[in-house]
Amino acid sequence: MCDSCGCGEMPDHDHDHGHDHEHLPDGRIIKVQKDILGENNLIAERNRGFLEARHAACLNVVGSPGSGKTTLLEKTCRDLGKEHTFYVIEGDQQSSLDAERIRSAGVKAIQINTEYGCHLDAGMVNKALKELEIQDQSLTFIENVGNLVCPALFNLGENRRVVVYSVTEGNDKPLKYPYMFRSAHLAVITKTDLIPYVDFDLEQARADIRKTHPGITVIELSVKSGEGLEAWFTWLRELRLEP
Ligand SMILES: Nc1nc2c(ncn2[C@@H]2O[C@H](COP(=O)(O)OP(=O)(O)OP(=O)(O)O)[C@@H](O)[C@H]2O)c(=O)[nH]1
Ligand SMILES: [Mg+2]
Repeated sequence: MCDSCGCGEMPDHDHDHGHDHEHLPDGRIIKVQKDILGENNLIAERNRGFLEARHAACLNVVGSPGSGKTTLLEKTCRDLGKEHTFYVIEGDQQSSLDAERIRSAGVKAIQINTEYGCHLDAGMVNKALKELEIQDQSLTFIENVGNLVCPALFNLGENRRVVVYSVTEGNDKPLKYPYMFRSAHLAVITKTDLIPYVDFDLEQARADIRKTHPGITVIELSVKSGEGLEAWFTWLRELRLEP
């Protein structure tokens, strides 16, 4: 995890970062990680309370860069935007490209730039939730920084975590990055329209996701063709706020 070694503050480093931290005293990395996650969890609980007070739901959408997170959220905002009040918090290292895409789909969005950071934390989300002035009974999507590693560790106070996994990433991701799949409530396999053109075994993907996280719900869809989208919309409509 980058914050356990201070990668998030790279500009202040006066040494090459390609090392394994053996020079740190025993236990120091673990202690820092514990402190960061402990503080994060406290703020995540505040976020949870903030949302609960408004009977509002929040989904943390995670996955590799380019897996199709924004495309899925754009489509959801366009197709269900009249039915539900949505908000989107976008996390990227730089730019406001994703927030602009969401705004074009008619939904209020805030862009967070993490610069050298590789994930959103609960404090960033806390500020964004307040800035959005979310309405009662609304649904806020948080699109996390594209990354299959660090976002798995950071509770943002969300009700559910959704991992978006595209067929172009190859079959090995659930077994190589199990924490992300294990921490998610729903796995969305995207870009299924591309299956004829890539080496991707859908059966194997389902089996590996379930091996990593038995009982997880898996939805397969293509935003491009529209196939499978209704299952995602149904999952959203049936979302209940209790844990
Ligand atoms: N063929 C196909 N392409 C898709 C689909 N969904 C997304 N894409 C394309 O995949 C690319 C990446 O999509 P994004 O939605 O920007 O991916 P992202 O996960 O938000 O990426 P980051 O924000 O950088 O992590 C874009 O060129 C999309 O048009 C799909 O269902 N089928
Ligand atoms: Mg995106």
